[in-house]
Parts: sequence; C-alpha cells; structure tokens
Amino acid sequence: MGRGMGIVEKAKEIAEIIKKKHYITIVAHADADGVAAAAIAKLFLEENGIEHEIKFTNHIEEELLNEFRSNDILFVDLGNSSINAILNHGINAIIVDHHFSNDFFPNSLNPFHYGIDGGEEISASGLMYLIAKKHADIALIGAAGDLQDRNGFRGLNGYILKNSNVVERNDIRLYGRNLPLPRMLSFSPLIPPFFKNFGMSVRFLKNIGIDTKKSWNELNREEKKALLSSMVKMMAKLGYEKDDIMQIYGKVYELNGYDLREIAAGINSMAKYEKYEEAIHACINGDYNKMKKFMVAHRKNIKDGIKIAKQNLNERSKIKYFIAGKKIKDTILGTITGMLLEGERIEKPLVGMVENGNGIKISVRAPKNMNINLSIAIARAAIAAGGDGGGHKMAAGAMIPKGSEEEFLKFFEAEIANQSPSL
Ligand SMILES: [Mn+2]
Repeated sequence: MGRGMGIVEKAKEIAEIIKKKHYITIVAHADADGVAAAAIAKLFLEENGIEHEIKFTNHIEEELLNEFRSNDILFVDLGNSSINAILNHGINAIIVDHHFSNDFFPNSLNPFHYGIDGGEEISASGLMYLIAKKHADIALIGAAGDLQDRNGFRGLNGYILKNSNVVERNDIRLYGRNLPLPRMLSFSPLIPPFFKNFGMSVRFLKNIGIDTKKSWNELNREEKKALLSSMVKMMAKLGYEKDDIMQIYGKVYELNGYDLREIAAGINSMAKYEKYEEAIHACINGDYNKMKKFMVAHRKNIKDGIKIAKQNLNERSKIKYFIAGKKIKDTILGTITGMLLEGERIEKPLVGMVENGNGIKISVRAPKNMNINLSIAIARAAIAAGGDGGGHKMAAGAMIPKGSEEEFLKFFEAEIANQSPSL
C-alpha cells in the first residue's frame, strides 16, 4: 500500500473530485471492460446529477486530446499509457485505468500504485465500482471481458463478487450450457479444433456415444464425465499445455442465468461494431438477447481474420509477426493476435499489425510460460518508431506512423532479446 493511503481511500477521494464537477466527458476504451466501466460511470454521474457525454476510442489520439483541451475528462480503461500527452494538453483529467503504469498522475486510480496487479485482480469497471460503491454486477462483466476470471475471481475482484448477484460454481467453462452440445462446443474459442466447426463437434460426440440433441445441462453425471475426459484426451493429443486443458473445467460465473463470459463477449461484439449506446444499455438493463446478432457477425470476422493473419505470418529469431494492411479490422486485431498465438501454439511473442486511418495499429501477445513484460517492450519500441504504446505484461498494443513498421519490429525484437536473453 502506497504512502499510507489504500486504493479504497483513493477511490473515495476520486469520487469526491468527480462529484464537484458540473459536466464530464467520459472517454472509454471500446471493449467490454471499457463499456462496463463507462456504464458504471454514467450511472454514478446520473445519481449525482452531473451532466455528461460518453465517447469511445481504441486509442488516445493527438486529435482527441486537442479537442479535450481544458475540459473535465474521465478516462476509463485507458489513459495510463498517455499520461504525458494528457498533461501536455492541459486536460483536467481523471484517469481510472488498470493497464500497467508506474507514472504518477494525481487524479488517477491506478491499482499498481497500491501493489495490486491490474492484469489479474481488478479491471477498469472494478475500479469504477470502488468509486461508485455500486453496480458490482456490471463491474464483473468488465472483469470477465478481460478474462480476469481465468483462475477464479480473486483479490479485489473476489471482494466485488461478494457484493454482487453473480453466482460462482464449478462447471464446464463453455457457454451455451443449455444449447445442443455441438453448438456449445463449436461456439467456444477455448477449444480451437471445435471453434466454428459444427460438423467436427457432432462427429466427436457421436464417437463417444453422446446424444447430440442434448445440452450439457441435460447430461447425467456419467455422460458429463465421459465428455470431459474425451475432451481432455483430445486436447492432450493435440499438444495442449496442461494449464490450457485445465481451463475447460473450473469456476464459472452466472448472472441472471447467463454465463458472465458470454455476456462480456456480447458486449465486446457490440463495441467492435460501434453500437456503444446499445452496449451500455445492455450492461445496465441486462437485456442480453440483443447481443446475439452482433456475436454471430463478430465471430465470422474473427474466423476470417485468423485466416488472413496465418497467411501473412512471418518469423524472426525472437518474434513472429504478421502485417495485414487493411484486410483485418483494427478493432479485432487484439482478439485475432491472441487467438492465433493460442491456436497455433506459437512460442515467441506475436506481433500483429494493421492499418487504420491514424497509422499502424499494433497488438502483441506472448505465450503464458514466457517471463517477459510486453508493456515495457512495446512502449520503448513504439517510442523509437515515432508512436506510443503500453498495456499488460502478456498483452499490449501501440500506434505508430505508417512506414515505420520495420523500425518498430527491429526495436521490439531487440527489447525482447534484452528481457529474455535465453530465448
Ligand atoms: Mn480493461
């Protein structure tokens, strides 16, 4: 705990600062956690009679900062990697972000300043919960969106769980547990061979003699055991790490009968299609059914994107990378980079690059067993290439000017070599 003040006290201080404002622009990251954090911020401002508007972005651009000059801005789920730029633009900022940064900013709620790992123990929506002291359910949607339920909600997330309506139990960790089994299996990116492969899921079930019309919830104990052990065997045969295999069974979280990851995936899909208002509405009102059509379209784009990334995959001694131009939508680059790394079991940091209206957007992901800090590596390489970046230890992103891709790759690879000489 830093300088005698804990994160809860700091959250209270930030709440008081917010309450004194008259008009706030909420600037949120365009993903599930950002939407959930913005939804809590919106409710908090409404409850305190503060006028507001909400903007979503994937990245803090110079242009955006110019527009904000001297306004009261509440950044949620981003801001930590742009503290200098925010200061330079004279913005009255409040930053509520869980991405790694040691930089000091007075009006910020940064878990790392209190020895709390923002990658594992709390998301931006969780930080907003600490400020609003309400809306724990929405906070956990954001945490699930950032996969902080991977090893069960712990730390501050565990505390939020206790104050929520979210139910925790042990079960198979796939959503669609009440859908016919082939749909449940082919729906989850957790098991790549089944992902979007309905036919293979049917054959797999028939092989072990399980009725393909039944849902997981309709299976008896023996059938569940048989299915699980066949899945484990198949994954082991395909060379999956024990850790990954163990992910298929464990803590699951449900809110009003919906799997929390399913809700988060739906909110995320809506954000990727820029349906921000609807996404916030879904978080607040719990009408998750509307999310479905976005999920279907989103999943098709992901499948197509993975194919393009694979076709453009290149290798250097310390890294793998793909440059996809405009063929992959920038909003799903992170998802695709992460899924390609997992699906192909790539053992080096993977860099994905696409072009958008502002330059080159970059996502990097590292294999779980690597002892590395991508957040630091990408920040340094991005600055060297004339851009900026940041993020988490195993997942990070950057923006650089068009034409400096090679420069970035060179510096990034050198940073990785520096951090992990034995690789
Ligand atoms: Mn987040």
